[in-house]
Amino acid sequence: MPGRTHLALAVTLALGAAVIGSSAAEAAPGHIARPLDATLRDAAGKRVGVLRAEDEGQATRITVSVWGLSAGFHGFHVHTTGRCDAGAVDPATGSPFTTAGGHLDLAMPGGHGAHAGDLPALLVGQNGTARASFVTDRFRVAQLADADGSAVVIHALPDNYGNIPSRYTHPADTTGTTGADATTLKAGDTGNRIACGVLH
Ligand SMILES: [Cu+2]
Ligand SMILES: [Zn+2]
Repeated sequence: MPGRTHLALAVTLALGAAVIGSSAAEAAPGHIARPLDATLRDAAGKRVGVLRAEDEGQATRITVSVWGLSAGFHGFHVHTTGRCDAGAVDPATGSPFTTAGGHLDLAMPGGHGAHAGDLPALLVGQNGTARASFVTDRFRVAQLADADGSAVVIHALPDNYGNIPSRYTHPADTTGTTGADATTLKAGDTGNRIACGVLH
């Protein structure tokens, strides 16, 4: 029995050391955050993809796999809020998942294309699948795990990243604006949200 007591004590000490070690690591500047995962679901609740976000150097690696989508490019972004409510529909566009909020911007100026959460578009093949792995230095994992969380969203249409060359500029509108309009600067004309996943 003394042996068992010693074992229990050793385990307790080891656990204590692990807890102290992890809190010290979290306090250290530039620490590596725990990776975040997301399951992407469409508005009917069907699983259509998985994603991981993990720190890599001073940047973040995103690794994503999706299936069951229509072929072609799909706009793909990190949105500000970790809530994917399919019943939250935008009355103006009919798009679900309004609870995910707008694009994660981390106060970066310049509108869509310059948002922190703007990601390379997903290229879905004829078999409905896409896989991608890339690095962005516009956010770190810890910035995704803020108080209200974050979500990844796939859109119905390709993304123009706010790139509207001057030969396409519209006549000045009522606000005197030419070039990319408010819709383009918000989400690159990517259309409705077709899948959403909470990062956790
Ligand atoms: Cu989006
Ligand atoms: Zn954007």
